[in-house]
Amino acid sequence: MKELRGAPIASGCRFAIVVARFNEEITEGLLRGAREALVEAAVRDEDVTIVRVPGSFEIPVTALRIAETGGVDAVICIGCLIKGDTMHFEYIASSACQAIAAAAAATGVPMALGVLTTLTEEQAVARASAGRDNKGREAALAAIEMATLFRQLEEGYPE
Ligand code: RBF
Repeated sequence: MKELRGAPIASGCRFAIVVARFNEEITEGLLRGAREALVEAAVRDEDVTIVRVPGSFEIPVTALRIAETGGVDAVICIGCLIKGDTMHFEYIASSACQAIAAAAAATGVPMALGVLTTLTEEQAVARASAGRDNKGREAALAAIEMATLFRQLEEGYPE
């Protein structure tokens, strides 16, 4: 029986991080967490491309384009939606998350979800603060695991 799983060290793997500028203070905190996780996984700076987009709504199409053309092992998607008093929160949150999943399925490139959907700004701040609970860090760890897992799949299930 074979059992495959990703590895914590991803040197040689290439990543893109798509970051929404909307709620920028939060998304920059998520980006810092993601970058720290990549450094800890021995991913070189030259193997990481940061792509900034206006808001979370623009993340999926950008991730799709990168996956189609960019030669990356995984895409880390970072955004922050805070519930306001309009229906836009639900629309943008569900369309962004579904479209990220669809982009991953269409391209076969793993896409990690680091898009916060919170009721309050306080909740968003807590999830973007430095430390192990930073959701950008968690998204990067998922991307690292999936990138290294897929490298093994491409190598043809080594003994
Ligand atoms: N983008 C976000 O990333 N987070 C938000 O909380 C957010 N709230 C929005 C609320 C409204 C009413 C609108 C119209 C847009 C919002 N956006 C938000 C921006 C959206 O993701 C996108 O960038 C713009 O709608 C332009 O396509």
